[in-house]
Amino acid sequence: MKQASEVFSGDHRAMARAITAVENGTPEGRALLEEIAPKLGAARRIGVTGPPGVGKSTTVDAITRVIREGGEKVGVIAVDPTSPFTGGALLGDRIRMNRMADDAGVFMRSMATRGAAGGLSRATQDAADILDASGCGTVIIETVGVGQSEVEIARAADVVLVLLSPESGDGIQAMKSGLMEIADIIVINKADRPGADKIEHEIRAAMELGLKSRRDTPIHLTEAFRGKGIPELVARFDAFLADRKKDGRFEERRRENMKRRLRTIAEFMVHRSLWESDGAAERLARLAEAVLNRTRSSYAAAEELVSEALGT
Ligand SMILES: Nc1nc2c(ncn2[C@@H]2O[C@H](COP(=O)(O)OP(=O)(O)O)[C@@H](O)[C@H]2O)c(=O)[nH]1
Ligand SMILES: [Mg+2]
Repeated sequence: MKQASEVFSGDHRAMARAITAVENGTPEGRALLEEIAPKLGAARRIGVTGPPGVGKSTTVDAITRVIREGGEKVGVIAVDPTSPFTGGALLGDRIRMNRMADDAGVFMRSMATRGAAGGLSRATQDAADILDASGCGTVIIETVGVGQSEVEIARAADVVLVLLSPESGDGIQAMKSGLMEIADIIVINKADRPGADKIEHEIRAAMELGLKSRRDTPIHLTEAFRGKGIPELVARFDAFLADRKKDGRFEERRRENMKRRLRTIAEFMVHRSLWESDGAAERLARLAEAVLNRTRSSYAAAEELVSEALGT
């Protein structure tokens, strides 16, 4: 397929089209995923999450620039209803995007929170695959850490950065929301603002009380808008990944992530067969009738529905 070879060559327009296709769950998108499957796995996937306004996009931008200095291609996927990318009016984000658009080694894409057939998490992972296949050595996924599904998306990465800021004052909130559970590195951005050390203490105190395995999660301070602390942050997650590759935890995490991903896709497929396949509505109506006529129990009817839909 022409589109696949264009994706492999890193053609931005082909990549954009490919992502739209997988987002919409079209047959073309599906065929493309089949073609790229043998070439996946080289890109490191970095999840960046945290409350709105903490500086995720600014940090992603700064990380991208540091990585670009080494010449490596970078792909960015932003999943954030409050984000710039997704049509918000924030001037700073527009400027950032335009600057990035001038660099052929950077590909940026926002994912809509609605409309992704089969769920945002599925579409985001598929898009990350396309960036991987197109030769991006690093794929960064920015998600606003508000809902469970956004947290799940970030969690699918090889390394997860959870961003907080003194302004958001939500260290404790983040602890409660499960955000800290998935953090490999906690980043306190806006370290120039008052209260940065206070939130650091809060987090450390909360970690003392919390999960034992989380007590040694490193806390890293940045001022993303000035790029301060960003090269060190990149060095930190580089070292994290290198360590984990050495002791096998990198592969172990990929296996666990892949199991979760396949579960999501399989559930999507079953759901689709049950309710969106040919004759699904008629089957449902017929079996409902059968229960009402007392010729089936509700459980027998549901079993029949499942086995007919799945062809088992
Ligand atoms: N004071 C300060 N502001 C920052 C810093 N990093 C980002 N900002 C600002 O915080 C605002 C939100 O940043 P953005 O990256 O869009 O946050 P996101 O919603 O988490 O993606 C913008 O106005 C940024 O310029 C920082 O280190 N210090
Ligand atoms: Mg953002």
